[in-house]
Amino acid sequence: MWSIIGSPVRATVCLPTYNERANLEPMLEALQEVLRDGDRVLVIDDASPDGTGVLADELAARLGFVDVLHRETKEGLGPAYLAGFRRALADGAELVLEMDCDFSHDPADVPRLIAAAEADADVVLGSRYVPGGGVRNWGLVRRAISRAASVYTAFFLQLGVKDPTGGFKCFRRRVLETLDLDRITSKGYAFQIETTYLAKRAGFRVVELPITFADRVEGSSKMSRAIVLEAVWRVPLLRLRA
Ligand SMILES: Nc1nc2c(ncn2[C@@H]2O[C@H](COP(=O)(O)OP(=O)(O)OP(=O)(O)O)[C@@H](O)[C@H]2O)c(=O)[nH]1
Ligand SMILES: [Mg+2]
Repeated sequence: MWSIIGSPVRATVCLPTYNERANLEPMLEALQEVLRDGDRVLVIDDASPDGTGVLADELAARLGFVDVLHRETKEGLGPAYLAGFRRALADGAELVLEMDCDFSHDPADVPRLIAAAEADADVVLGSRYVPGGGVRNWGLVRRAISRAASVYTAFFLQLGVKDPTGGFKCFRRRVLETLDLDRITSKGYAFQIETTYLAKRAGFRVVELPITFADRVEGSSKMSRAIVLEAVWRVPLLRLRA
């Protein structure tokens, strides 16, 4: 898909950060290698106590393709992404990506996600559970929680998606413009399920691409019991939503 002025459509990678000081610079450098002219990265930092936001500003001043959105409080991934989506749309992005800043998602996969969205998908999901995908270095408990979440979601929502909780995604602009972002209230894994569910229900084409997910090496996980429990009660309720 090409714009009328002949350059590829613009993609913005939304990169939420909370205490990712060790990962941010290598991640931005890796993304610089794979992004095209005009593509941008939007770092969304929730006042990380380790100074990730300050570092992000320094890196943005040096790297022309980086913008930073500072938020005052940590409210979870969902609100951070929604703020990022709004900014990316306002800045004219045609494709909006979600990606973790801990190298669990391989920056080298970004062009494949973009290409699938430019071909014929409205939403592209990086998927661990389609043929060719997988998980590296994850313990049994994390594997079991992730698999159980997929089965649970399939039972209640029949999404037809193998990996509904993944956070490596690409949306076409029109999807985010169609969904009522103000009504999306999930904070954690449920956010990923909710956005994909609403996109499917609105008739958009959702495609899964195989990815290998690797456990983080630097920094610490923000995964919590509350995030899992939120998904447990929210998923059945999605069905009831008008
Ligand atoms: N801005 C912002 N970023 C967050 C928040 N929570 C997590 N993140 C970032 O979102 C990404 C994913 O969070 P992780 O802590 O890696 O959580 P996870 O990937 O679900 O869990 P692990 O697999 O255990 O790493 C990382 O880049 C985090 O820094 C938040 O509340 N606000
Ligand atoms: Mg992670």
